[in-house]
Amino acid sequence: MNVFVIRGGWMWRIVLLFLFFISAYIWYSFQWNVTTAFSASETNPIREIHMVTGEFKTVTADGKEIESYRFSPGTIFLKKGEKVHLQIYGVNGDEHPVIVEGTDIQATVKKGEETVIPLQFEKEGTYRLICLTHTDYEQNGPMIAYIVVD
Ligand SMILES: [Cu+2]
Repeated sequence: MNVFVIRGGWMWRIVLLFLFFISAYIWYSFQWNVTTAFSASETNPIREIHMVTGEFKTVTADGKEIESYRFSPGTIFLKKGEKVHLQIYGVNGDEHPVIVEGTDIQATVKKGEETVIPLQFEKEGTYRLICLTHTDYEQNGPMIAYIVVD
């Protein structure tokens, strides 16, 4: 009648098996949470970044009106290879013809309209989004946004 007797060696193996299932359960639960987070972003793989065209305006002590156009936010961050839709809404300024330096990307942002610029960079670095109308302070600029890719 040795069949139902658990000897020392077997007891040890049962404890190990129990620990294995406990660890597997904890590991599986953790994996499940990670998977959920990833599948949520997979439903919308193209990230949207919203930007507006803005304007600083003031009058100097001698009565001269000065102004400067800006992109807001002035810096955006992308991961290398990431697909992004840069959506620029024209608030101040009638029209801003823009380029991304070092690429063939060009577009025009018009007042009251949203311009969508698809972006994807395979090389790390800082790229400049430049308005060709407002290039320096004499042209009410410089209107430049920085695209940081890393
Ligand atoms: Cu501009």
